[in-house]
Amino acid sequence: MKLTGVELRWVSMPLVSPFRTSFSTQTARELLLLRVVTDEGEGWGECVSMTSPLYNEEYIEGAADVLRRFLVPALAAAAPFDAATVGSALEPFYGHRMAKAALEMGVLDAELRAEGRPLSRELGAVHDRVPSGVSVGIMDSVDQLLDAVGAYLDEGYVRIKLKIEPGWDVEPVRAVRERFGDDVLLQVDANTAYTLSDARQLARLDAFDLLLIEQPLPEDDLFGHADLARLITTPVCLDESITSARSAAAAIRLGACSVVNIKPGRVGGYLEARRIHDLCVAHSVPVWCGGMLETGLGRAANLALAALPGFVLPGDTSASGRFYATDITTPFVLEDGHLTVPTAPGIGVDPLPDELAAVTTRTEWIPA
Ligand code: OSB
Ligand code: MG
Repeated sequence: MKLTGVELRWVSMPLVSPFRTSFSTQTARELLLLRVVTDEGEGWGECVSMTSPLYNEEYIEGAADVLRRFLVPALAAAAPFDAATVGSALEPFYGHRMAKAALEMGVLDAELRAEGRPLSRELGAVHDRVPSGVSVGIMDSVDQLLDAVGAYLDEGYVRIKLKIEPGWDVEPVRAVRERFGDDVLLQVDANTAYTLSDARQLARLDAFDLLLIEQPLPEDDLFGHADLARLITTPVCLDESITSARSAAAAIRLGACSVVNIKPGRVGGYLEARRIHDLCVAHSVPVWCGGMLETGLGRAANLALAALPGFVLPGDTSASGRFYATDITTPFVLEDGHLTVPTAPGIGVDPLPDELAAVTTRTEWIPA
């Protein structure tokens, strides 16, 4: 196919409640959507970078800049291309994986829509619905946390992930275990808030039968994670550190993790995400699908990925209502703790024009 151009859409969506992690407190989700226009039709991409470079080095205005200045022109020059060749067309440019992932997602959606094929089939999905976990932010008090967790369990979420940081770790985990029992699937996510010298404190979490601890140490500290994995019994899972299939292979080889969180944006797209899945399956490393407060567009595509056979742990594939009172697509709702994988061509969902217009703050057309 050939590129006609890409429309960038800045959207701002209020969150149903503030979402606090070890690196920020969010009250609204600002993000960039891409409407990728080709000679064979259009597709939607969602760029999951945040306003500020606090989760990783990427941020919205950086993504917009690299797209208009380098990525869109390079893709236009690569014509004829298809979704499978977007990666190599953009490969000369260092980093900016979330921006690249959004562009590839838009091309993939356009291509699959033109062919009448769903993304789930393209990726190799084997399930028609996937279990839903929920990521629970840091709260002002343990009582507030217990109320929030109780409400999510009542809704049917099958796995709880608690955000932790120094000063908010053992106590909230103990409280959740004591209140809701040992059968709840429970894990924690530190978003790099600790160092190896905290190993003793983190080992106190061993008593609570957690599924895993996600990214306790800095992104570039694979050796630290390998050392930590020998000092604690809770399985170590990496999120921020896994930026490609190559970094995943290195992490596995070093013993830096025994579980992998796959986020398509963080690794440069759904096709690289599938390669990481395949690598992990070959190494018997369980994977699960992470989230970045996606709109219904990114959520739809994540569900297609999460339906692959190696996704043996519930992901942060929660319902639209976890974050948004109004989504820009028909909302994803929990049914018996699961979400249904879309089956329509491409990512399988479309933005609702009125809802999209209501949250769009700016648009820009980048011609090919
Ligand atoms: O570390 O998984 C993370 C949200 C934003 C940035 C990083 C993370 C998260 C989440 C929630 O934990 C993910 C979601 O449910 O979309
Ligand atoms: Mg994480």
